Amino acid sequence: MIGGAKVIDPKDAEGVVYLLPAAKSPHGVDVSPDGKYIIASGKLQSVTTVFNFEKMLTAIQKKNFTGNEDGIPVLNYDSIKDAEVNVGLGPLHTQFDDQGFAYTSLFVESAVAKWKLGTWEVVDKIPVSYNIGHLTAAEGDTKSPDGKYLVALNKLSHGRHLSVGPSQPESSQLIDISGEKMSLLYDAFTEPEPHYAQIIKADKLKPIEVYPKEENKHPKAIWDIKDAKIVRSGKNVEVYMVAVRSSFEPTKIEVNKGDKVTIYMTNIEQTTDELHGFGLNEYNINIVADPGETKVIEFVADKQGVFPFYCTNFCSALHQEMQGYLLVK
Ligand SMILES: [Cu+2]
Repeated sequence: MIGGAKVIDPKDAEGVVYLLPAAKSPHGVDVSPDGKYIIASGKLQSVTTVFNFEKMLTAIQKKNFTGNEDGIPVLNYDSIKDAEVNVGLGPLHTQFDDQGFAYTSLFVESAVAKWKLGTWEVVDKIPVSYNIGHLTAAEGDTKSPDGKYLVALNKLSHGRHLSVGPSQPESSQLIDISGEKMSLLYDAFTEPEPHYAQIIKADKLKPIEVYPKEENKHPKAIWDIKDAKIVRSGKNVEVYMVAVRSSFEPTKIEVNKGDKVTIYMTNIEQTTDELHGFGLNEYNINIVADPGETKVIEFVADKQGVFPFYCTNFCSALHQEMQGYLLVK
């Protein structure tokens, strides 16, 4: 047990885990779309190693090990390796297209290398700005990569954008991989230290438009302004609240200092993207409810005074008027 979770130590479960020797400072371990190869790259090398899954199974069967680490067998490197590909300096991660090519990011060299599975030949290279870490090809982690686009996720931008001070934005670069040669299409900002990302076809996304009213089973949800109410029981105050363009109901909540306040706020909108927020600065509260959603806000009214609450998500021309007051006596 570790921190309350059941854990199996692989050294106690023989035959479950085997180690394969990889380059120093290993990063990506990527499986080719056909499942035949495992490509392991290390930042401090100039080659990436292609391991053959069939050979790994054979080595396991024949117990072709070179030792063990903490009781876990280490497979014989030479017996499971198919190739060391001369991709360039500092290989990290590898992605795939639909034509049997692999694309490896090169951190030290600041480039992407394109190479052929099977012949292990590097056929093209494109410079990126700068210090690429991860990269993602369209559906490049699946059994059927799309093969048209690749995004380089770079740790630095190095002058690709207008300078606005000592701290510069990180950059991502969209690369066309549909032809023989890779070509840069577009530069965009990205988050600091961009990590794993996936590109999937847009038609695979089937998002809901709103949370349907009939599926909202929250026991404290209300759907009509007429049902808005404040229920007191000793020091507990329950507020059944509606948020709809462009007001809250109730708009005035009166409590005594020390009361425990629970607000059940239902956004009764059934229109896509009509979100409402609830901000109460002095109590450090800021939540947002999607259309059809009920959110619960809980706090102890330990500060005396009159405090405005307001919608924090632009909703209409009267958004600024969507507000009310908490009075703590
Ligand atoms: Cu609003």
